[in-house]
Amino acid sequence: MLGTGSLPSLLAACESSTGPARLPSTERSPLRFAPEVAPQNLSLLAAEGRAGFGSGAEGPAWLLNGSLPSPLLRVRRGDLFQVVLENRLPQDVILHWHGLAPPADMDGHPRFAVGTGGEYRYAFTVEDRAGTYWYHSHTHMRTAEQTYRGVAGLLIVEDEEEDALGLPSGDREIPVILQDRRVDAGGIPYYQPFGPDLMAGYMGPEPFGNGIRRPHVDVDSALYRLRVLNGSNARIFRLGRSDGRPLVLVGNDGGLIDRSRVLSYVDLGPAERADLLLDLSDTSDGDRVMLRSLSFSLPGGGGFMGGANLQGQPLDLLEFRVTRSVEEPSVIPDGLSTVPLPNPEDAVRERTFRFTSQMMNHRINGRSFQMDRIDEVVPFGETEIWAFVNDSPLPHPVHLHATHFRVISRSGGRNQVMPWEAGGKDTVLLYPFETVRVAVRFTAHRGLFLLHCHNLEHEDMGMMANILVE
Ligand SMILES: [Cu+2]
Repeated sequence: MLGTGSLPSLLAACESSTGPARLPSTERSPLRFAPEVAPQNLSLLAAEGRAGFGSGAEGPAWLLNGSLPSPLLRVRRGDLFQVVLENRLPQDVILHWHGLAPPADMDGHPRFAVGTGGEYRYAFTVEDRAGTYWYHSHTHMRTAEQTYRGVAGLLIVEDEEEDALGLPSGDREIPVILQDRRVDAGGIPYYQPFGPDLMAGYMGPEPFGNGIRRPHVDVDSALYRLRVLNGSNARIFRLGRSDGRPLVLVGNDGGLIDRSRVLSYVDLGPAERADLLLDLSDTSDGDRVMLRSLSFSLPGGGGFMGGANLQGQPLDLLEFRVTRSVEEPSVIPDGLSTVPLPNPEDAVRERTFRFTSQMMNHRINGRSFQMDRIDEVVPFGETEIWAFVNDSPLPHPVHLHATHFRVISRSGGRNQVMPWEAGGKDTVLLYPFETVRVAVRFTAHRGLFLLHCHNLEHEDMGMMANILVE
């Protein structure tokens, strides 16, 4: 539940949300990499523990197998996925494999949440395309807190089509979860939402990468594959390079896109992923390149108190320190993948989902989530057009389970499909007062799935709907 806390803690929250304490602005800590494990015969133990957050700060976190972030799961398409979640946290927990399309009882619907001491067994075949997915808590009314405290990790699927491209791998691959945090005077992140956070979502002034505050990573002067997840509760990142050079997008939520795109920046809302090629071959030993979130403003947005005024503020997210000059070819493939997507011309019906935020109520089509109410019944295998209408001055990253959709149009706000929205998406960012139309088709499994806002405070407060595919 979203608590309000005591008055002293609220005051502390207000003070420390204005700026970090006791850390010189130049000090950065080495990026951490989560341990990599295969999701076969794997137990994930959810429990309270302690984690290091960089610059010597160590404090409490909610962890899977003691790791912050949660272990990186790497799996081949076609492999069996077998994980047992064991819950020792003081709250109910369930895990959702974000972007995968497993059977409904494997998808982490909150009705499957298990209590303290309980366990949940997952077993299914991974039928998803190569790509950068992730997993996180999906406990009703607890998702924001549990994900923020650490119950989240990356999930990478590989396949033969991707192997053939020869993309950078091994030491040339950097998977990173980017998040914003509020920290106390000792540099420890805390989660204490109050009034305005329940409207805008919980944001903080400090950039974290893989659980480390203000991270840097040592690199060679070479081509890297940078798999980025925006794991923030509410913050949007506008990713760009400090040296003005472009980023090359090769994949996003649904895996590889059709062809690489050279972009000056990429917007990433909460839960969205960007699979990027970062070409550092023109740099040399001693150079530094910052991955930044560039400054931006939300049309129609703003005017909110608390953390909301952080939205669009610039952040230095991850610094690349070139420590070795190497001579190796930087091959950036043009054509990448054939992406199976629904054709809007095949659509047999249209549905509208209206997202509203008024007086601390976040709703879809005027309704707040109820665990046992079915909000939409969608026939399996039929193509539909869904219109996501943002009727509010807040951004909403809209996430659909169990399939990937094609973004076909945007009206209002930015008035265009953005170049990073090519391919199959499971999350699409709606700026204030935008309408985004997508082509949707469920072809993997029948059953009860979810559509919700991935601003985690909005989700917890009911901006979620049950979708029955049958
Ligand atoms: Cu929202």
